[in-house]
Amino acid sequence: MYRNLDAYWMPFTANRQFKKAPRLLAKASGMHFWTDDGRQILDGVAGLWCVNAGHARPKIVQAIQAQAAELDYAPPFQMGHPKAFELADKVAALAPDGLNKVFFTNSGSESVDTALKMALAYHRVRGEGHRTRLIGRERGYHGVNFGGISVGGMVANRKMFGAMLAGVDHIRHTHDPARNAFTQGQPEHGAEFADDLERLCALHDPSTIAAVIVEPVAGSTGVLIPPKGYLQRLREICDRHGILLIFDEVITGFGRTGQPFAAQTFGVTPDLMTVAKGITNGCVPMGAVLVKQSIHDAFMQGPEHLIEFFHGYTYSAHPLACAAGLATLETYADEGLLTRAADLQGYFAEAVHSLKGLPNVIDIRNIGLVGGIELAPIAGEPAKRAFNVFLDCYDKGVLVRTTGDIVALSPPLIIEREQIDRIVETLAGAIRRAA
Ligand code: PXG
Ligand code: PLP
Repeated sequence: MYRNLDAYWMPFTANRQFKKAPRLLAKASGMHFWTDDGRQILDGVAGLWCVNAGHARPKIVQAIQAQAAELDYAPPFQMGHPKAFELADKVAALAPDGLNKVFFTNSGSESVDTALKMALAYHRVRGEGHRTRLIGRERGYHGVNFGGISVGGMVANRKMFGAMLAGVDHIRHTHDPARNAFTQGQPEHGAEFADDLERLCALHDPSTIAAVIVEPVAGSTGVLIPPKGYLQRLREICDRHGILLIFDEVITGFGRTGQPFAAQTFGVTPDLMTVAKGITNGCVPMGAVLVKQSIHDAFMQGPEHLIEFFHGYTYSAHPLACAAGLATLETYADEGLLTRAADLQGYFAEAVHSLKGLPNVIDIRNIGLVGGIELAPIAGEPAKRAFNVFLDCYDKGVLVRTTGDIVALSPPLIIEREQIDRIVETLAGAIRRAA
């Protein structure tokens, strides 16, 4: 095993702590990782919310291998390859009605910046170029590129990076533990938080606002479930004022909430939707923006030999990613994985909520196969208690994820009931020991 850890500056990692006590993964299959010293680790977070069908699935592995030998790369600008069109068709077929155009990127961050640019350009091509404002939400996570951190609302991801995009504002977050703590599924209280968008419309005038972007379920900030009626109300306000609604489904897409997309789980259709992660089961980097026909069509004007949208990536619709994506969607379909979270969510909810009453557990939230367990911080040492829980679980053979003092669970959708029990029992022990 390679042992010089010096050169690699690790992303979103406590580098000094890691390099003193490295956690190296060497192999993965199904629900498990194996460490470099051969320990089996049960994956409670689908890698990083992405390996929805579990690891090293044969169809996907073979598709990537065959594609590498057949067509390793094809330029995506002014050229194409068949699997890109096939994957776009299949993704559009899963999406909510009306979202039938697909623009490929390589990550969630790129999807977000692409969607924001599309929104601005869409208004401009229709003669509403005065709609330049982008609205995000407090505690939102939309990746790490400049557009995404500008509309994002996680303070640590923003504060070091200057003024970011101009003309951005934020609606308030939906977290309301005083009324909603320990709710199973969607909270009863808080639909009215959507009215904060009316406040920004009054302040800026709606004619200046291009788009609002939210995660239907806020993941990275620690699993915040939308209150009942909240997303519907956001949709209504956007419609009233000609504002585009963007759902960032990078985590919620591809079955996490019990339907292919959270838009379907909650019955609210956005105008644009960003996805990544589960589109290829995490095997090859890929993201996409799904767009309504009418938005796409607004661009299709002027001389036909001219480019309609000046945007794209060297690796947009990369052949390996498209092959992985097609095999991933087949695997999801073969095994009914895109609705499996709906079958398991009752069991999962009971298991996760059984942690109520353990020391320092101050809230538990869940939907589909996502859970968030919020811990009271150690006085003066924010994030330390949850980090200790993470290390303890890893030591006991279970991978969980933490953000601040919140533990997040988002296991592969192939998980079995005993494995849910094992994750929750391990977590319970770690939470007790972290008291
Ligand atoms: N939007 C959302 C809603 C996400 O959850 C991104 C955009 C960015 O995707 P890329 O592929 O550029 O990472 C994400 C990614 C965490 C965690 O700590 C979550 C994400 C990424 C890394 C860590 O929970 N989500
Ligand atoms: N920087 C330079 C100098 C480039 O030439 C390119 C692409 O051609 C990029 C950045 C963007 O790279 P990508 O298309 O992989 O996002």
